[in-house]
Amino acid sequence: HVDREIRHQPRAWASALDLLPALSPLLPQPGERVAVIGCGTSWFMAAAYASTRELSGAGETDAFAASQFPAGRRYDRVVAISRSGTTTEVVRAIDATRAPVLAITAVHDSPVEAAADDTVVLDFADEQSVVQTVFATTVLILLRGSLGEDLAPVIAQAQAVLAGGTSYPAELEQVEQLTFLGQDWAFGIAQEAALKMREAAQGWTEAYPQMEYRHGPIAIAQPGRAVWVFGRPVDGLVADLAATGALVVADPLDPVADLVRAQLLAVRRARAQHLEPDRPRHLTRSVVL
Ligand code: F1P
Repeated sequence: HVDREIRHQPRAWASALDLLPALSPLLPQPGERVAVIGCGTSWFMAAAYASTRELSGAGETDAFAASQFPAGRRYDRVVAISRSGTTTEVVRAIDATRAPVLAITAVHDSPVEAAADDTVVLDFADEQSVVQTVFATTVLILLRGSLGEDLAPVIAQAQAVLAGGTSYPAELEQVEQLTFLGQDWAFGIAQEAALKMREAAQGWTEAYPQMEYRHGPIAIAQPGRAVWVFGRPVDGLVADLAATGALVVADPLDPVADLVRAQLLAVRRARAQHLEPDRPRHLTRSVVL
C-alpha cells in the first residue's frame, strides 16, 4: 500500500487546500497561543507546523509529544494530530487540558474526536499502511496553507519527484547509516525522514537541527554513511560534511517535497532487504495502552 499512498500525496494535498476556506474558522487564528501535540509521525508534523507558525508571526506555538504535554499550561488552543484517532496519549492529553481542542484525524467517530471540541477529518488522506506518509504530509500542507503560504510550487516539486525527475543519488540505497538535518521547521521533517527509514527499512538513522550537528554528531560521519540536509544548508556545513567523506545530499527542494524522496528511499531500502514496508516489526497502526 505504501507505494500507492506515497504517490497519492500531491492529490491529497490539493484536496486539503480546496477545503481550506471552509476549514479556516476551525483552525488556529492569528495571535492565539497554541500547543500542537501528537505521537510518532504526528508529533514530528506538530513540531514542523509549530515552528512554521511561530516564524510566520502568527503567534506563539509549542509542539509536544502528547505524553510530554504540560497540561497545566495556559493555551488559547490545542491542536491534536492523530491519524487513527485512537492513540492513548493523545486522548489523555486532550482530557487533561482546559484549552479548547481542535483534533485532526483521518477516521470518523474516534475517541480523539469524542474528547476534542472540534474535529477535522481528512478521510481522503487515510491510509492502510502502518507507516504514515500521506496523512502526515496532508495535515502539514493544510496547516501551512492556513498561514497564507502558496503551496502550488511544493505540489509541483513533489509531482516532479514522483515522476522520477528529481531522484536521490543511487548510492543512498547502499549506505550503512543516514543522518538527516534540518533547520527551524525542517528539523521536524528531518526527524520524520529518519523515522521512515527506521520503521520501513530498519535502518540506523539520526536527526538533528543543522547547527547542532557540529556539536558532536559529526564524529560518526565517514565514507559509506550519508548526511541529508532538508532545506537550505547553513554556511560552511556542506564543506565540513564533504571533508568527512560522507555522502552529502542537499537540494533546493521544499523540505516536504524532499521528504517524498526520503519516503521512496525508505521503501527501496526495505525491498532490497526483503522487508515488508507496510508492516514494520513491533509496530501497530496506533498505540493503545
Ligand atoms: C501515531 C503513531 C504513528 C506510527 C505508527 C504508530 O499514530 O505513532 O506515528 O507511524 O503508526 O502510531 P496516530 O496517533 O497518528 O494514529
